[in-house]
Amino acid sequence: MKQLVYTLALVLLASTAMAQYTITALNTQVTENFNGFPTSPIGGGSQGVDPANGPGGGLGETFSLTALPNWYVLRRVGGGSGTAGSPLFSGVDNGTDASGAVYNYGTAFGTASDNNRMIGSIGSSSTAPSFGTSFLNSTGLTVTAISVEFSGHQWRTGGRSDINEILEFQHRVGGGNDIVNGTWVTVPALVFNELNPTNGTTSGAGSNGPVNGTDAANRTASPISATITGLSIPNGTRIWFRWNDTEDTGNDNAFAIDNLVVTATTGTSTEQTESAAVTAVNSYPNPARGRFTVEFGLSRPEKVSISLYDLTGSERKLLAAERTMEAGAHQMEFSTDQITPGLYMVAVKTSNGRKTTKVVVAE
Ligand SMILES: [Ca+2]
Ligand SMILES: [Ca+2]
Ligand SMILES: [Ca+2]
Ligand SMILES: [Ca+2]
Repeated sequence: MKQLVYTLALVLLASTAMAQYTITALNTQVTENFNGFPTSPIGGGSQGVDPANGPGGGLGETFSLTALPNWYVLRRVGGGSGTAGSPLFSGVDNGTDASGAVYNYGTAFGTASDNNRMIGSIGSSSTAPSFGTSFLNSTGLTVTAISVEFSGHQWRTGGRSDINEILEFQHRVGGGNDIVNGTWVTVPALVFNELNPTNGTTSGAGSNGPVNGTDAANRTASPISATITGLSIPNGTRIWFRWNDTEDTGNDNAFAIDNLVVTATTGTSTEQTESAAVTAVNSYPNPARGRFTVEFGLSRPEKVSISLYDLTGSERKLLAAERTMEAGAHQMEFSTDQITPGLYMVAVKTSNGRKTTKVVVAE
């Protein structure tokens, strides 16, 4: 029993260190409510551990709160005393802190619903922060669309009635263990717009200050949601999301997100993808009696296998097991013994897809 407990502890440690969410199947929700964040102390927090550089330095640091190590924070833009990419404070807050940073937001410790936590940020003249995370595609498919949903909350209202502040949403497919490098694509439908943009005055005097982000007036009435289409996330690759806050003139809003729901909605099988390496496939004679030849071209050396499929798409017979073949023209001959007469598809399969042709096996 002691051994089992010890083993479980090791497994938990290992899964924590993986620092990512995993999408295991289409139409299966991956959720995060951030309630694993601690509730106190307000103002508490520390620098995270940079995956490359260790504690306290570098770009795209892991979030400081070990309860959620798969969240990353970043000082995306600096200014004044802050340098872009330099370490970013990340701590517990209830909206009282106006310093540019990423925060674990919720009501003050000991008050109602203080265990309902969320992740958020505020921009300042020294800091435009970002926070984000990643999702590993382990569906076995190339994922082509993902729906994203989250609630939006404000923990401070800005003072400027003439500025509509936003929290921007972006994604990146693949790349390294960070939220800074590579090409990020903005999704306009997932931008969180300030809830009461005309609060305050054009000079910024007046109504800036902390508000309770769990109150109806300070959260989105319904989730912010959209389906990101046109993706191509190979199996074993991560998609990264980041939320970008911006320094705006005057006192800034504090934005937060909660109840994140991520669902891969469509994907394609590598089996159904047209192989770019196979230039042509032909089978003769057609109909085939006794024997038939499959000829095909390869534009580059490839691991190739050849299978026979029925018209429902089920594999009926492996004709040639996988082996590495040179670029150029190839011919392989097969027997029709033990193949029930009928119409089939012959598929020449490579690492990135396949190409098919029809063959009729006659009596
Ligand atoms: Ca929550
Ligand atoms: Ca405003
Ligand atoms: Ca702002
Ligand atoms: Ca500002």
